[in-house]
Amino acid sequence: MIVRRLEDIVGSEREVSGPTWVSRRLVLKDDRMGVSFHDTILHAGTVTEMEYKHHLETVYCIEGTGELESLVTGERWAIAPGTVYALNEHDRHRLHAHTQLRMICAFDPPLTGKEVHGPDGAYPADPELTAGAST
Ligand code: 9YT
Repeated sequence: MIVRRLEDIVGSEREVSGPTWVSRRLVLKDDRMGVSFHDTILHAGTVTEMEYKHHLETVYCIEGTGELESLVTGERWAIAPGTVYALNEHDRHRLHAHTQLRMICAFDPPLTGKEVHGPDGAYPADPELTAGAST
């Protein structure tokens, strides 16, 4: 069994930041759980554009208010504690943080730990999963 506390992750190499967010990566690929599991803060007043071309992500809001915008359909949804969204079609999207947002995120396949967004808003594919693939 694996048991960790957020306070053990904060300040460790499992805490990774981007320009608009900081992610505390509680469970990663090397834990062999099939997903990675993160407690992510998006800073108040920021907008983050993302497109996880190589991952499926499920996101559950536990703190703050904001708005989710699909860049595929133009739809917008209010985000508040208790709202979950699942990017089941690798949807390109923007997350507007009206206040600080705290989001619990699960990634399939799991992140290895160091990923930050590329210029296309994606995290790179895990090279171990793409080795030998033709594209
Ligand atoms: C909600 C959100 O920002 N998801 C992106 C994942 C997060 N930046 C992370 O854990 O790397």
